[in-house]
Amino acid sequence: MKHIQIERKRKVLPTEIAQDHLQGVGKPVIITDATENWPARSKWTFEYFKNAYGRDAVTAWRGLGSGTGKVTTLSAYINFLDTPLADLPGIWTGKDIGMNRRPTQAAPARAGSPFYLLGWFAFRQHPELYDDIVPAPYFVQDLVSTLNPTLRDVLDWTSGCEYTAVYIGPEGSLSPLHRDFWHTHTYLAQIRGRKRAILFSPRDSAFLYGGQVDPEQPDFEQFPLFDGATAYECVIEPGDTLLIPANWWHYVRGLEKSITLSRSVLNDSNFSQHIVDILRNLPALAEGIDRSPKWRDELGVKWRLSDFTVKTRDTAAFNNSLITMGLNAARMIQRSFQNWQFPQKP
Ligand SMILES: O=C(O)CCC(=O)C(=O)O
Ligand SMILES: [Fe+2]
Repeated sequence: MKHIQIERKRKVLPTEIAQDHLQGVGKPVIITDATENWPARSKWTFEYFKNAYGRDAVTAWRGLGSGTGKVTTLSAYINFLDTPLADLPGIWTGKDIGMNRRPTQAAPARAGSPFYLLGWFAFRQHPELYDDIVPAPYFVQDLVSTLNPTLRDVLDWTSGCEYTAVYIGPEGSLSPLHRDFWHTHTYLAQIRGRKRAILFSPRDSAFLYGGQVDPEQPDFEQFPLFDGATAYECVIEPGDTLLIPANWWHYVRGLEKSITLSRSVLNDSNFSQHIVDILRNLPALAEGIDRSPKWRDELGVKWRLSDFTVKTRDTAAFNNSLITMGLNAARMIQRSFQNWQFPQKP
């Protein structure tokens, strides 16, 4: 199996990054000077979060994508970071939790995956945190910043993911091998602690068994094809920003207790594919808008889900209503991008 060190770059131009790292299948890169002027770099400490937001209810998961987690408080979670083998106080939650409020037998905690704080939803509750970062960093064109905030909320809800998130984890925190939602690129800006990241090109998908293989301790007997894959590796340190191009597989292990800012990136290279993903998820999107009077009001949406119920056997009328719904969604998205401007190099 081949191993490649991920390149490290500084003082780059968005056009360079687009061409060398996002075009086509893309190639991961670490930008080492992207967060130098972020207040978060000095302000965001474990103590600071505990003091400022300790009472927040949060969900810590047994690794990214795991079905078992615990609802606790941010303060209890931060106390737990220094003793990740101890029990985390809180209430079990998730799809793999049985009636007795304990993890079911079918879902043993993934070995070596301590509780990882992936469910704080910090920016939703505390929008002032945006003042501590530069969400559209200088090295990449970023259209997410130009999305109307309501639309961003709707898309967050529909995808079940967050465009901007803070992850806090103990030593050993794990995001098992996966790909991000809806063809977004992602950057991981490391604020505290180090993490090891192992990435694989979408071209190597056939070797990865749908992400079941563990790149740190591969079982070649069970997953023989994995030997054909090329691992792109790095350790991200505080101050490093790892850019993961759309569709790249990634596996991230915390080497120390850490704070990471994760941000999804949309731009010319993946925008059209992202819209297709939105349209593919139109029923969930429509359901979310239908349920929320606030969103309907803020987006000026007049339709209700019931408008799309087939009341006749007239297929043409039904198809027309679907097309109208698709067009409206596309127009709404297009409108929110109209004020987009290229970010300035600091
Ligand atoms: O820092 C990590 O654990 C990885 C997070 C991740 O994969 C993501 O934000 O998509
Ligand atoms: Fe990810």
